[in-house]
Amino acid sequence: MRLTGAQVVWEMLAREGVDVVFGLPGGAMLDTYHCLREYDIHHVLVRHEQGAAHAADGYARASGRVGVAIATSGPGATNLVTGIATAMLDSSPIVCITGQVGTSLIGTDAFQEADMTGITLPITKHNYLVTDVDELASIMHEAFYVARSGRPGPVLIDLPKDVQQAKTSCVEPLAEMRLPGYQPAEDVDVELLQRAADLLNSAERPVILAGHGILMSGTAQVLKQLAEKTGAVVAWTLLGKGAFPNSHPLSVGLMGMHGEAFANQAIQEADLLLALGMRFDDRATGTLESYAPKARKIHIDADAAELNKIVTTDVAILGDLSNVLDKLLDTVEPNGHSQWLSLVDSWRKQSRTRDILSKPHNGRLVGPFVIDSLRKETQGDAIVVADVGQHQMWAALYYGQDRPDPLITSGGLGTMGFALPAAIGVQMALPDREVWAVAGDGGFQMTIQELATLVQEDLPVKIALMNNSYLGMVRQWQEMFYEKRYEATYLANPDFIRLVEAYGISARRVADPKDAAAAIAEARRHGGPAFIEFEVAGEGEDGNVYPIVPPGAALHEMVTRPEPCVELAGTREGNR
Ligand SMILES: Cc1cc2nc3c(=O)[nH]c(=O)nc-3n(C[C@H](O)[C@H](O)[C@H](O)COP(=O)(O)OP(=O)(O)OC[C@H]3O[C@@H](n4cnc5c(N)ncnc54)[C@H](O)[C@@H]3O)c2cc1C
Ligand SMILES: Cc1ncc(C[n+]2csc(CCOP(=O)(O)OP(=O)(O)O)c2C)c(N)n1
Ligand SMILES: [Mg+2]
Repeated sequence: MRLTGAQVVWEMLAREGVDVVFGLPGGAMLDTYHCLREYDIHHVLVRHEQGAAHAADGYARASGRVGVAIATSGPGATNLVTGIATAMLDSSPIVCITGQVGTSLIGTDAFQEADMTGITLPITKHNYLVTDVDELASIMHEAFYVARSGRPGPVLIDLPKDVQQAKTSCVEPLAEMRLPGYQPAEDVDVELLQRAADLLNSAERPVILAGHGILMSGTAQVLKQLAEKTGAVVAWTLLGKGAFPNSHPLSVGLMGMHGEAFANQAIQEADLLLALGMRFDDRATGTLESYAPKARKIHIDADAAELNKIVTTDVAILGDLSNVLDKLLDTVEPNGHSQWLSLVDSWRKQSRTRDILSKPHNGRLVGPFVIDSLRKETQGDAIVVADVGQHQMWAALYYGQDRPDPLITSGGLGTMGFALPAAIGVQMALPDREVWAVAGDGGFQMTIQELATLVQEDLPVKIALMNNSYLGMVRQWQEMFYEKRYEATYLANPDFIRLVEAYGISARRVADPKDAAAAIAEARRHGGPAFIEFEVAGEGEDGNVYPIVPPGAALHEMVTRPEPCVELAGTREGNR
């Protein structure tokens, strides 16, 4: 059998089990698009290639499978860049296929030529420029393997036009992959595992730090057993939300810059940290000088480069959690730690009474109330896809959920504009689940054109726009750390309702807290996509996210909500 390179692309996608791809065509990719109808693969036409990369990323995070994005050469390919970097920073497995000018033109500044392997070298796990059509099948097979194995990540295949046109009889990958220097961890060091168990057994104030790796390895259930057996409390990173049931008595919630006061306090007072599939991002740790000063530290991660990179550990174990965690569970001894748990609970109570949801509300709609209403209406069963900013932190703090669903959001790169296109990918991956995109008025306008994709695909994604008329998170920093100089953060916004309706989507505005629940219920009843604009407070205390660890401060130095009293978390010593 002889096929063109274009046909090999689709053959290999089908062989890898791909049934949906996200993309937008152009000259250098036309040969490949020409063959699309010969294959049983659904192509979602996005309106901007950034949307294709985010949709593939959302698809991957929701399904655990590799997401695929396709773009033409030059501007099409460079439009993918933000989405690729987003996937890289959050370890999301996507394969991007870009058209390239013909091999004889490469390096001549040909029409729509951009050096994509050069541009994406630091933001891909691996990339390829295919110069020989005979190698294409093997490269594609390898690309999927690299994207999903070990620590997952994005892979790019740059495909010159003549390679797409050329014929080959190599339509199957080589039987053996040749990947010198790439060896995902397989065996676990049993001795190290025993040392970790010994530390855990002798700890009195243990805290488990649950990261994205738990969700990606599908070990949430084992984590639950481990926490219950050892009596350790569990804090999670932004991307580890869902790794542990949020309402479980051992759950202390989000750690870090906007973490729960009692989670951060527990970390600072712990005598043992067990970090699982998390990479000690600076948003999660605060300043390292005084990070968990009393704690021995165990770190288990699939990427050797992460071990002892940020935090020096007492035991560092390289391994896939799906292979390590149940072995650790078998090795540790049962424990209770009732004193530790009641101390943490006293911090928890104190925090709760200071929370905005405990305040009598003054008729003004605030972000946390919107998310809490969403949680109540959906009973925490929806998949939330959050954009970046204050609303993202409220989604993490107030959308309590017990299912092992990830909060699908750009954590590492913090890419505004992620939510809407990512939600399209999530809904494609999980057609039977309820999907809510939660976005700010700033970020929503960065990829708003994907509303047309939503309509063309007839996807029932629900959108909660948290309109505070500001680039709110930046405004908050200006208020707290930049002398209240509100430069370039006020947004004179369009009429979102008319704008969204122009795309053919049902839209409703809510300004009164009393209307929030009914609007959410109505959107849920609606069969297709639905949009709610929540006019939330954008200024003053009600418009800010609390707690917040100021930049450069330690986790226990967080600023908590200033009313009714001003204090450091857990200490009552006055605010910073
Ligand atoms: C405005 C804003 C505010 C933020 N505030 C906070 C905050 O307050 N708190 C917070 O936590 N984050 C916050 N973040 C997010 C933060 O920047 C990081 O993205 C996040 O902390 C990373 O979480 P993670 O380490 O669990 O996930 P990742 O960055 O995805 O890392 C996952 C780790 O798991 C490992 N891994 C993957 N698969 C496996 C496997 N099978 N087995 C073992 N290991 C595996 C990987 O090698 C990697 O080390 C914020 C982001 C933004 C944009
Ligand atoms: C693409 C991009 N540009 C700039 C930033 C910096 N930034 C982080 S949060 C934020 C404000 C987001 O505003 P909005 O979308 O309205 O959300 P809000 O914080 O108001 O909830 C900005 C500008 C970013 N994260 N991403
Ligand atoms: Mg805003």
